[in-house]
Amino acid sequence: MKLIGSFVTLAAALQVASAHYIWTTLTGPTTSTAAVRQPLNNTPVESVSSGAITCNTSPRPATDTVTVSAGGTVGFRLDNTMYHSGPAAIYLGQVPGGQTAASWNGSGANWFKIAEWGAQFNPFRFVTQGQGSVSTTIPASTPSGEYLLRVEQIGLHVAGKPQFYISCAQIRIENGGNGNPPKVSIPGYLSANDPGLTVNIYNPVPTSYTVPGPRPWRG
Ligand SMILES: *[C@@H]1O[C@H](CO)[C@@H](O)[C@H](O)[C@H]1NC(C)=O
Ligand SMILES: [Cu+2]
Repeated sequence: MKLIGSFVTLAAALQVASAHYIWTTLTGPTTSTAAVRQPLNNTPVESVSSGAITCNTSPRPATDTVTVSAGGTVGFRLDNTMYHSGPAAIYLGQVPGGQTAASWNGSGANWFKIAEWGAQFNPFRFVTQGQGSVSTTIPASTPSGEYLLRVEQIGLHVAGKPQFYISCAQIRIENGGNGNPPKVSIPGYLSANDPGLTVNIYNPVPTSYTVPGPRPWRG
């Protein structure tokens, strides 16, 4: 009995140690796992300056590029729930001339944020806490063309060691407009000293919170 008890305890501890999560699925008018560059495993990225911060560590190539309309809904589903407390965001990366969503590695100042989810207060909690998906609309004036759609959720449960859960999906935007969003590069978009990354979310309990990165562009 005692032996079984410690077995169960050990199994539970191992599960917690490995129980991170992966954004596996693009959602919207089309649900697709084939358009997502699937991360090798669920280990989070921890360095904001590493190449892995763009689309995760050596993701498998995606085999599809999904067409969506400007103004339409897109999102991502997780293989779990966001049980690690922290903010989330969705970025669009405009594929440079001469490349496709399938060929582009995400380099250069081509990225803009289109949605973010921060915190609420009294009591303090992150608004996506415990949810398994996020979605938003593509700003109607986004230019047509191929893009990487990037989701990021940042676990802040270990103070001073933010964990980035990231995936990129390959999309093609149709019926777009003439918008010209300010763009950033990823890496480069965040400093490791960003107060939204270095904050201790337990002590003292925050009374304000700004999601790291640029403010969302809504067209
Ligand atoms: C990404 O692609 C560009 C050229 O398109 C290249 O200069 C750069 O080295 C690549 N970066 C990585 C990390 O492979
Ligand atoms: Cu985890």
